[in-house]
Amino acid sequence: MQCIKKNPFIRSFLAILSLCLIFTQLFAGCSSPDNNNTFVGRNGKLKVIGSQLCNQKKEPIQLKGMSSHSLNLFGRFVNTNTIQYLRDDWGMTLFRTAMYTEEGGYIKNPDTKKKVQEAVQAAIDAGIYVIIDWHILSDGDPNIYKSQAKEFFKEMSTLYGKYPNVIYEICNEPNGKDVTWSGSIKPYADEVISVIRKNDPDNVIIVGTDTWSQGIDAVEKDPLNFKNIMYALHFYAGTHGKELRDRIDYCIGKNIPVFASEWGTSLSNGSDGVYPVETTQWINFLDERKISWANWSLSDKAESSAALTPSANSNGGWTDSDLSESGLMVKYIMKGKNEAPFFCEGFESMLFTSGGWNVTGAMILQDQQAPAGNYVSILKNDNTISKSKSTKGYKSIKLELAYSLRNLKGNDAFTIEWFDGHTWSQLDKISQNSDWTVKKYAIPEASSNNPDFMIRFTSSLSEPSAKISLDEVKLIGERTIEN
Ligand code: DCB
Repeated sequence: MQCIKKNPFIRSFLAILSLCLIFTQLFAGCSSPDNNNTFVGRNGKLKVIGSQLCNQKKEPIQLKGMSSHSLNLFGRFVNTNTIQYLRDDWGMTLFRTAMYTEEGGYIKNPDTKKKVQEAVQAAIDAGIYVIIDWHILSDGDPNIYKSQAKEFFKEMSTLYGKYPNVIYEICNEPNGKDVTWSGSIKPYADEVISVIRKNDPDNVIIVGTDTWSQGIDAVEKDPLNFKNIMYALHFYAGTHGKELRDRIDYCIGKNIPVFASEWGTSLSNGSDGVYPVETTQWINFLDERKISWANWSLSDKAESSAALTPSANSNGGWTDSDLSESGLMVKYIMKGKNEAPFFCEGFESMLFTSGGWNVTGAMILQDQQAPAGNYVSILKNDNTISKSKSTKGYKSIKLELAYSLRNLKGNDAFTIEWFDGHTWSQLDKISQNSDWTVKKYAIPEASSNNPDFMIRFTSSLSEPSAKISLDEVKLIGERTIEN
């Protein structure tokens, strides 16, 4: 030992070795939880080049995600479990935390901020991007709560400015006839962006535009003078169409970067949807231009834009029957699947009416063996359940269902039929008893794009003990914009 310490050659060797060790440690410490295994790990810091959002390698990138509904009303769906679940099962790469300012939001309940922080941390841990949305709405002029916005974004950018995951949306939807781009929104944005840029020199900032974030064209004559700025274009497929899409193309032509940070499958009131054809038109348009988006909304509110139904638990792991028609559509759009269920009934609401069924005699009961969830539909003798479901926007229609047949004999049967608007046709007539079985039927072409399409299940049974159970009824199709 003595001789080693004295030998200058060995001493310098040891010194270099320990320096090397320290450096390796240092660099290991520098790498964030984002590594190459996560979406943000691979794409890193975003930058806006021309009108296009790009990753750290300057390659165009399109983010796709869900927006929360109001955090103080539907915060139960915003947590680490749901965010990881949506990432893994839906392929979600972006989450938007809609923090309302009014309507019981941040201004009266500043604690709502904690939900934002929970979501941002969850997104960082999950390696996806996250939008911190200052959700003005009934307060149409962003200047009303400008000082609170500056204070809020100062804190958020201090906390999260160093993470490439974070995107700021500084005013959801300015609205009102006096709330113009140059008169109100841009002056507000100049102040709030200056606050953010002190702590966060380069993460993307989305700025709302006039008329509920539809007025992107007003930016042309008076753009903001910061880098990595994008302008919000919000649309609702049932209300907004080609005119707004043409406006986007006009803006892209003028190098105005557009982010669809909120859109819905419904009307602009968040309800009275879903509009499958119009949604597919919009989605094709956004895909062709690699425009990033977040769908409204991850909630179980009784309105058609809400993605979830009340059977959805607060921790993800949702089956297709926990999703609304909008949720089903958005899930499979996000997954990049063209063929997808557009109706899925698991009878978990315990009400035939919530699935829009017409019923004679059938019941909904608990079944321990149910293939999914706890409830199934039961048909005794001479019962019928039927449902009208427009297939507009879908072709190559298939019906999938799970059934079990018990104590049938002789001519007893379970009949499955479909309706093309004029006549009923039989898909199957089953007489053989069976435990839970899943079957899928391709329905003839006349079922495609058909507003009068119906399905019907009928039981014809001779013994009181005979019983047909039905669950997980799915209509599957390929999205289409053909007529
Ligand atoms: C936006 C808002 C969003 C709103 C949806 C759907 O508003 F950013 O907060 O969400 O679009 O309307 C709805 C919820 C309802 C809730 C209501 C009020 O879905 O459950 O009751 O907010 O908090 C828009 C978008 C576009 C237009 C109008 C509104 N437009 N708006 O084009 O006229 O008035 O809310």
